[in-house]
Amino acid sequence: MIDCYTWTTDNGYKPRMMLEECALPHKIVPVNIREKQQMTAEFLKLSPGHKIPAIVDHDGPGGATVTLCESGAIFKYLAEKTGKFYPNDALARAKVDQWLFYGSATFTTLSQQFGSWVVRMPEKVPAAMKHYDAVIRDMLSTLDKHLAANEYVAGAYSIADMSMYPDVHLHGVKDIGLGEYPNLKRWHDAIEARPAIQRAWGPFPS
Ligand SMILES: N[C@@H](CCC(=O)N[C@@H](CS)C(=O)NCC(=O)O)C(=O)O
Repeated sequence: MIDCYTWTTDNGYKPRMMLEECALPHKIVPVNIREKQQMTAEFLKLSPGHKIPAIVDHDGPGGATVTLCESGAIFKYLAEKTGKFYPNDALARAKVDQWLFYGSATFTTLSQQFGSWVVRMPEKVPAAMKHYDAVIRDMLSTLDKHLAANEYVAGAYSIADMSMYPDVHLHGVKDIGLGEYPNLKRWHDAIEARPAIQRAWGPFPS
């Protein structure tokens, strides 16, 4: 059984997507970051930087209990645990890593700034709004061009695709619209249609 400490944010959906795709038994532990539940002493033991998501795998290698934070590390851990959505071939794996790290370090991080400055901030700061609007459109365009010649970002559907889906869904589709990015829309819609993804984006189980 894996405990998944999470909330309804871009990074929060990532481990849920992978757990559902791999059909791994898991329990959702909501951590309401709006109410600062990520600052409790108990949660800080799992995630010293007070960020969701985190997991506790009670059936880790050799029966060990494994605690892990950082969505990219969680993706790789679950992929290696199950042998799913991560190729065995070293070169193919390096390409998945490239896009996984782009997703975790660049795409989500900068999309979050778009969310903060353009969508949510009550105080409007025109220079920041202009900057992050241009940044996210540039990233959507980068993905769109790449996906013109590739069905998924790195070979078969993988953890790299899962790492970028949440911000394409939340900001690309809902805030900007994918009309100018037809290849990205095709990619998004194919992932959105997957039953595991539908489950992962559903309400927390009660
Ligand atoms: N690099 C981290 C980022 C995680 C992150 O940004 N988490 C946000 C929610 S999406 C959070 O927990 N924020 C609360 C805080 O910083 O106190 C990852 O990929 O897991």
